[in-house]
Amino acid sequence: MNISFFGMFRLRTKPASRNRMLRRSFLWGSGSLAAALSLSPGLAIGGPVAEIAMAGRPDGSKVWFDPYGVLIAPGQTVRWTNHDKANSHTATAYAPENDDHPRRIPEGAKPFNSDYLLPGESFEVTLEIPGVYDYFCIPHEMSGMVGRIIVAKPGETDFKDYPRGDLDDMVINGFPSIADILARGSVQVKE
Ligand SMILES: [Cu+2]
Repeated sequence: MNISFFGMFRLRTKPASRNRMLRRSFLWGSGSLAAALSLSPGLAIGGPVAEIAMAGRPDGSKVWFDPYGVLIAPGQTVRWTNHDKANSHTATAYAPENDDHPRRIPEGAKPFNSDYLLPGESFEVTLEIPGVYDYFCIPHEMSGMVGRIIVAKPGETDFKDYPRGDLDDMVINGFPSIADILARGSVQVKE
């Protein structure tokens, strides 16, 4: 497994509102710092945050998560920030709790939902349970605004995709492949 992917995440440039971050944060148990450190000895305490932008063209003709495929270690935090001035977006896990969507997160994992983020707002989750986490943007799912996070222990590569179910082509084709995420660590949409 390529362990250099931590360097690919953009550094946070603008602190999000602290109140909002606290309010919108789901902390699922204590972070597995040891696992993160064994992946990358240079990590700061607490581990790096994997940053995902909610992006869109100014005219709203295309919207996407950037990167839309991300590989992290158990206990690592993912933060979505809406960098699209033209739209509100959500980061919403595939799960029956979220508007009756099929479950596409690991067994035992709690479904997350950012609710609507205005431009400049952020939402973060800390993911502990290894596996594949698929998520969507509530207003733009049918435009293919979906993403996938893989939480992998060091060296772990045996992940299975979920059954297609009744998901739309735009959605199914919108997920990066598990193989791509494992190989590249971070997968971006080609504009
Ligand atoms: Cu959206």
